[in-house]
Amino acid sequence: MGGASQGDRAGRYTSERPGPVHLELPEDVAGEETAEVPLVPPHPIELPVAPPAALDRAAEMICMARRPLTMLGAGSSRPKLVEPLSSFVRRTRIPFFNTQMGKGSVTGGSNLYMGTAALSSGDYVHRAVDYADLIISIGHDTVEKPPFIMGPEGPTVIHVGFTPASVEQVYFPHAEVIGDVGLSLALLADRIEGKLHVDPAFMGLRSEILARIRNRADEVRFPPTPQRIVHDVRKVMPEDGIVCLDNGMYKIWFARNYRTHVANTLLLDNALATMGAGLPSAMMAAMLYPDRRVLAVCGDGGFMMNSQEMETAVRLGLNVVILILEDSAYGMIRWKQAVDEFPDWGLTFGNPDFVRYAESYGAWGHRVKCTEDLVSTLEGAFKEGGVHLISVPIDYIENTRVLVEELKGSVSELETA
Ligand SMILES: Cc1ncc(C[n+]2csc(CCOP(=O)(O)OP(=O)(O)O)c2C)c(N)n1
Ligand SMILES: [Mg+2]
Repeated sequence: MGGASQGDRAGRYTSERPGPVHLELPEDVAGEETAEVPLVPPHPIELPVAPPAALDRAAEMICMARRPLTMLGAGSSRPKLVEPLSSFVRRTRIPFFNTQMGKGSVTGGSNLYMGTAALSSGDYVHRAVDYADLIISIGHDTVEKPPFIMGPEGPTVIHVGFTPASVEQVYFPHAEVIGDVGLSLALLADRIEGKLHVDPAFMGLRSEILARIRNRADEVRFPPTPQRIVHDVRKVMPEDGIVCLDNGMYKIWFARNYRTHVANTLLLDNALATMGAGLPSAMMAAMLYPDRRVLAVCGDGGFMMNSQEMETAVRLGLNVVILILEDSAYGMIRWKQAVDEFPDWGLTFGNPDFVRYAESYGAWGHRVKCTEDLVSTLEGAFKEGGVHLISVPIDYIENTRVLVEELKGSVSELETA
């Protein structure tokens, strides 16, 4: 993967956390004259290594657990961690789940994958979380909403990270292994490989959780369900294809239901979650990886916050497909209102004719009129190349049906179990 070598190169010169930096100068300072100052050249950085005592303590705790579970958080999404993380999972055979931003760091095709925490509690994956007696939390970053909530009753948590945990009411690990995460995991695996006695019933949860998540993925009703849309997008995206999400209700569905096999192939923002970011992030991905399929998935509200970037995409001659999920509403806020039993008020709006809107920028516009056409429309757009906008209506009845009512049932089932 092209990204791996870039990551390795950057990794040697960048301390954690890598990412964009915003520098701002006051106008008067920016206006001052200065002599030419040479930039300080970057020097290679070797990350600190976790002390043996911390590794021994963590290994002992893991060996005592009967239902250990690994969590892959945002900090595990580093190209250089793909191999060490996969090797840790392979060597220890401890089941794992990931956060939204930790998706792909170990392939979701693995038979130890338990799911993705798109909500903080109460989702099917939380059955595994609630049943676990120990969680090895790798790369948890508090920019993400909590993937699970700690409480006085448990679970025991070991934080493995480049940097120490930000301790708060919902996250207060009992042990920490701080240092180069790849190396920490290899040293931990050396200590625990072959010494674990995992409760076989624990793995039994996996098929149940994944079957629940697969529900309605093949349904042909029109407008299509979010589950069907995620399923069809997965069909047309190769393993290294990049899906860039804007921010709206579908992000939860993509996080839960889209199985990733390669790191950084589902780009989403689980931190500030700014609407309007989906199209520009897809444009950047298309510029960096012109040989990979790139799809922006946007809600109608979020897309219209930055839709003028279509002009840039067309001008730059990018190959990018934009899928707009039309519900003529701020669907996510409607869902939040429903969760809290508040009235549904002021959240609907009208849309332009997206096909003609795309054409007015010199892009291709398509409207999906029956569920069976979604795959062929996406496929045709990718084959044609250039900028394509595809509008598909979405049936968001599923938000309340699954993510409110069904999960309420699932939690009470769990509580009485
Ligand atoms: C700039 C910005 N404003 C407001 C929000 C709060 N917000 C989160 S999702 C959402 C609604 C998104 O609507 P849409 O893009 O149509 O997606 P849908 O949920 O309908 O699929 C809003 C208003 C935000 N995240 N970013
Ligand atoms: Mg919408």
